[in-house]
Amino acid sequence: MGSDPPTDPIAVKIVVAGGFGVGKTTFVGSVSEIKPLRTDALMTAASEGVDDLARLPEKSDTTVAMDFGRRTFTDAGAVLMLFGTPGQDRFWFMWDELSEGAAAAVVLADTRRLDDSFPAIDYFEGRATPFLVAINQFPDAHDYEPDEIHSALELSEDVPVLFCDARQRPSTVHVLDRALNLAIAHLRALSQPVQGALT
Ligand SMILES: Nc1nc2c(ncn2[C@@H]2O[C@H](COP(=O)(O)OP(=O)(O)OP(=O)(O)O)[C@@H](O)[C@H]2O)c(=O)[nH]1
Ligand SMILES: [Mg+2]
Repeated sequence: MGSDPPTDPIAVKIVVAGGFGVGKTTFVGSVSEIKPLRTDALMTAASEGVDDLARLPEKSDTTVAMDFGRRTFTDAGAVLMLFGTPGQDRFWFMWDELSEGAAAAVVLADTRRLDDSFPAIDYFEGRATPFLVAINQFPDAHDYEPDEIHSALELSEDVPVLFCDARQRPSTVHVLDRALNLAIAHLRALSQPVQGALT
């Protein structure tokens, strides 16, 4: 008896969002299996007084349009198309385009500037796009329990909170794996085909 013919993996769109300088570009770059597309520009005088650089002494570039990367989850039969948003308020107009058709989102957060996560959280809540919160751990950040972050961000019960290091592939793959679970549940609820995915 022959086995089922191989099926092409399904494409799943995931948005990587969050406040300014939380590590979105770093995240997409570390998890992507292709050379990521970046649209970073050097921060110039235009950023002065606009961007909070006090906690980001090494930061010289900022995303002005989007990041793009890709990651295949062979066992799940899914190829994740990753769209990273710009973090600065003045590029918010890009978000609608980048989030169109997204099956799930990763909201990256920095506990030193947790308030900066609210716009992204509100945004995906408003669009009814499932999301998780991934705390990008910076060395001088306080160690919080996931429960503390969950309540500080006033998240609904079904929103997972994870910790990660945006520079480390195993860590970012783990976050994406969780996002894929959310995406598949969402697509199933919408009755879109998810053949082969997480079976
Ligand atoms: N220590 C540490 N530094 C990080 C980490 N992730 C990112 N960085 C640094 O933090 C800075 C911000 O990273 P980016 O990836 O550019 O952040 P972003 O969210 O894409 O920034 P915008 O596009 O400007 O909103 C860079 O200098 C990174 O090298 C991390 O996990 N730990
Ligand atoms: Mg960026």
